[in-house]
Amino acid sequence: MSEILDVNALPYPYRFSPATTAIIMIDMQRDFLLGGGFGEVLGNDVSRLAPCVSVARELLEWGRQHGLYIVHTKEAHAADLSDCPLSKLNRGTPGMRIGDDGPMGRILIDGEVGSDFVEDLRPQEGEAVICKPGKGAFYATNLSGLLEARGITHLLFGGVTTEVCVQSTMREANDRGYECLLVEDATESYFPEFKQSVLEMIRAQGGIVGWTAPLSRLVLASETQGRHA
Ligand code: TIU
Repeated sequence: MSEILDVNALPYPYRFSPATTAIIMIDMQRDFLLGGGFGEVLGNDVSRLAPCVSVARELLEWGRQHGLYIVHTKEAHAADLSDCPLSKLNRGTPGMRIGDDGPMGRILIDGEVGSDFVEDLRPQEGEAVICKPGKGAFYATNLSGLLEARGITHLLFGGVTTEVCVQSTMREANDRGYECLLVEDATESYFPEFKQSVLEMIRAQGGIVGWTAPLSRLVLASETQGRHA
């Protein structure tokens, strides 16, 4: 017997069981959210991402309460850059590229201060951490294996940025057969119009990539339902 919940989502209700659902929290790292990191050296106003941090934290707390499997990803490379695709390595202004020195250590390098998670979103014991060299979290990682080992069929997404690593990962997941929902207020972009477009394109054409809903709809579903199948 497992609990089944129906979320009032777009483009139509999203049905899932917490027992077979994971939260994939994408790249909530200092490098994207704080000044002096990769996001800022790319020319972005990183303060735009701040509002999603508290919602992402609430999403994780809700997931922990309901027994969802939790995966945190970080976009971070080996110190010798051997895992960094040339397409990433060669982009950007020389001196401000991946692997270069910045105020929070070498930019986007695993183990540096900037590559770590922001304080409010630290993984807890038992939660998975995936270090990924690509924008999508399935590329060159063991994410598929972790999910398959637990019988996960449904994925709830939060994190940054909406149109880069979140969207890439959600599309990879959709192609692998996962039923995906993006938690609208637990994700953010440096570009508000890109975020809005991603939300709309995900749920267009009958949910071509998946569903979207704000966190409040997930919370409401778990407070008012709890049928068993
Ligand atoms: N630049 C940008 O918007 N994002 C990234 O480079 N990585 C992630 O989205 N994590």
